Amino acid sequence: MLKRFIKKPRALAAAAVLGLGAIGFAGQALADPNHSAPQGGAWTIENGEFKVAPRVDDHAPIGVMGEHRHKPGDLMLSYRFMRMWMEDNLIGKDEVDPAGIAANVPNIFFGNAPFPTGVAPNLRIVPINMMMDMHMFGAMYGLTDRVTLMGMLPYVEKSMEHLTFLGPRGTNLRGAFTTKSKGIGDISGTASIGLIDREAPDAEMHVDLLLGLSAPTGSTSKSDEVLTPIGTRPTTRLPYPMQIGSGTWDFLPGVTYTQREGDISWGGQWRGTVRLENSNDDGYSLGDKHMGTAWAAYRWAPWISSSLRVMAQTMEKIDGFDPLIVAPVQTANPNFQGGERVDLLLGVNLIAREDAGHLCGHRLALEAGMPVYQNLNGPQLSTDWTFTVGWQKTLGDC
Ligand SMILES: [Cu+2]
Repeated sequence: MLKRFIKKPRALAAAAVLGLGAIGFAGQALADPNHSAPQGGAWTIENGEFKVAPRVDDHAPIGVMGEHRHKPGDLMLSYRFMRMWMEDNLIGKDEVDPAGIAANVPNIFFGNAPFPTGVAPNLRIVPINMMMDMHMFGAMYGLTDRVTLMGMLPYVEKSMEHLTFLGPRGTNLRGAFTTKSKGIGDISGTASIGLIDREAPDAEMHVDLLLGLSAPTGSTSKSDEVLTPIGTRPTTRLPYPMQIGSGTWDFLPGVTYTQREGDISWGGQWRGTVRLENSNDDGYSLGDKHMGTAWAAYRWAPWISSSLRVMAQTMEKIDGFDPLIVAPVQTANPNFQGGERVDLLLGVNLIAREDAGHLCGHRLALEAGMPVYQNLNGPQLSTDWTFTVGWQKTLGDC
């Protein structure tokens, strides 16, 4: 298992670097029309000057948020669709199959709750996969030269497939079922404050401080029908990972560093999610989260750049518990939450330029990633891959 984790990142990184290098030589051979006079197309003229599309590499990979600022009065709108696919359960770094979980992992409700949760010494229901979709609507507004405000409104859809084992013990199957939940997630507002801004001909460097607040607008009381070990199908409150919001006010601090020299850009960001309350209305608080990421991008032409990114995340266990989340399943155990994960991600950023007429300035970006390391407080479903596609447009920019 460990071998697999060590081999995969090296191979991926090597392939990505070779790929970027190869396209780099090809890209050098092409002329860069950005450095020559406008030729044809539907050029926009304002106050007697050509309005030019912003640099495609002004923005980080689309999976990174709040890494750039705007000029005072500028409004940027954005939409991102993010999908995450999870399958295979890990305890720590080791994969464990559903029967192994049913046979060996203790049920914390054993002896403490009515049948069927209380009579089974071990877990009876095992998640086998999960899909998480997020539609993220965003707006950014340049307040002053140094301060940009950012608002995010997520809409979340989740589905989780499970196996139910028969009766209070053993590894015979009763059947399978899928639970679903969806709704508006936690709405957040963040201020990006410029600490250092260095600009030189064809180069720039920025360091920003992020101060954000997340409101408990997402539901923590979603329910759905489940299949129990005795074959009944009650509707019950869904376990923690299927809820939509945190239920607490959360502080979102961060620091971003970005730099560009010619057509090469890179950067790094740390962001935290710190729960400001000990407990939500349902009796618990999710664990704090920390995310560190670093990326490098190359601009092949004025309309396209591609990126390689590494992201590391940690999340703590749940503090407290919801007395309505009672089931012989790992996801109902506050201790089987959180862990560590490192992802490698490849991305492409595109921007429509002056010759695209009224589409000028519209951005489209994609980024896909897969974990190269996971160490989970499990048993817990591991992440298989992630995908983000996003659209962004600063109003009136060209
Ligand atoms: Cu923006």
